[in-house]
Amino acid sequence: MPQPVSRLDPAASQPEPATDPPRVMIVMPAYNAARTLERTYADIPHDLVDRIILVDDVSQDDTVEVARKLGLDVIVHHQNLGYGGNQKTCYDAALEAGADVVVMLHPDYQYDATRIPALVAPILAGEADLMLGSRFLGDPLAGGMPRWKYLSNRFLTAVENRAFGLRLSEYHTGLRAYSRKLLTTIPYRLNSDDFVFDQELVAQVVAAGGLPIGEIGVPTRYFAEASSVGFRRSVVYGLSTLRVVVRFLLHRARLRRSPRLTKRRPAP
Ligand SMILES: Nc1nc2c(ncn2[C@@H]2O[C@H](COP(=O)(O)OP(=O)(O)O)[C@@H](O)[C@H]2O)c(=O)[nH]1
Ligand SMILES: [Mg+2]
Repeated sequence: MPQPVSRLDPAASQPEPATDPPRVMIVMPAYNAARTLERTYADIPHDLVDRIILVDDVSQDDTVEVARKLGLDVIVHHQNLGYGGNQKTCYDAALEAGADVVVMLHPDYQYDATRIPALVAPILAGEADLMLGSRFLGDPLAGGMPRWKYLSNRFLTAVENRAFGLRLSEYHTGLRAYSRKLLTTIPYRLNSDDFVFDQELVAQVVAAGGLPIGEIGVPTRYFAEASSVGFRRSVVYGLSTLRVVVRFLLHRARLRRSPRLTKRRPAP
C-alpha cells in the first residue's frame, strides 16, 4: 500500500510550532475598595487570567494592604488622579506586561466577574475588539438601580447610539474588555481623568473604525459600597457625555478635528 504523501514528508510529521496562548489580564481601577475587593477577587475565573493589576488612587482605607495580601500586582498612585487617570495607569501597565486582552473590572463587587469568560470570548475569537457587560439586557431596576440613574442611562444611551450609529443597550457599565489592538490604536492617554473617560474611549473606537464592538448581559447589583456617585456628580457626568458626543459629531463632520479622536501612530 502506498503511503499517503504527507506521511513521507518528514516536515509534515513535525509538531506545529508552539504559539503562546493569548494573555488575558484584569485591571481594577480602585478607590476605597477594601471592603469589596476580596469578594470581587473570589469570583474571577483564575484559570483564564494571567495577571490581575490593581491601581490604587490614594484610597483612604486598606485597599492596598488587602490587594497585596491577595497577591495582586499593585500600583500605587501618590496623587488622586480620578477614575480616568487611574485607568490610564491600568492600561499602560497591562500593555507593558504583554496583555493580549484587558478586562476592566470595578473592584466594588458591582459587576459579576464570573461572566468574564463570556465577555472575552468574542475578543479571543477575533470577532470583537471592545466588549461591554450590559446591565440593560436584563432588568436593572430589579437589581436595585435607582430610577433616576436608570432613566439618565437610557437617555444617554439613546443619544450615543444615534451619534455613533450603534445599537448598544448601555454605555455606562464598569465591566469591559479590550483587545491589545484597540488599546494600541486609540490615544486613551489624551482622555479625561474623570468618569467620562469611558465614554471618550467608545467615541475613539467608533472614530477609529474597524474595531468591532459587542456586548453580553450581566446582572445589576446595587448596594451601599457599590456606588459612590451621587446626583451632582452624575449630572456633571451626563453633561460631559453630551460634550463627548458633540465633539465626535464635529470631528466626523470635519468641522473641528479632535486629536483624541485620531488614531495613534502604529507601534514600530
Ligand atoms: N480613581 C478613582 N476611582 C474612583 C473615584 N471614585 C470612584 N472611583 C471608582 O470608580 C468606580 C465607579 O465608581 P462608583 O462609585 O462605583 O460609581 P457607580 O457604581 O457608577 O455609582 C469604582 O470602581 C470606584 O472605585 C475616584 O475619585 N478616583
Ligand atoms: Mg460602582
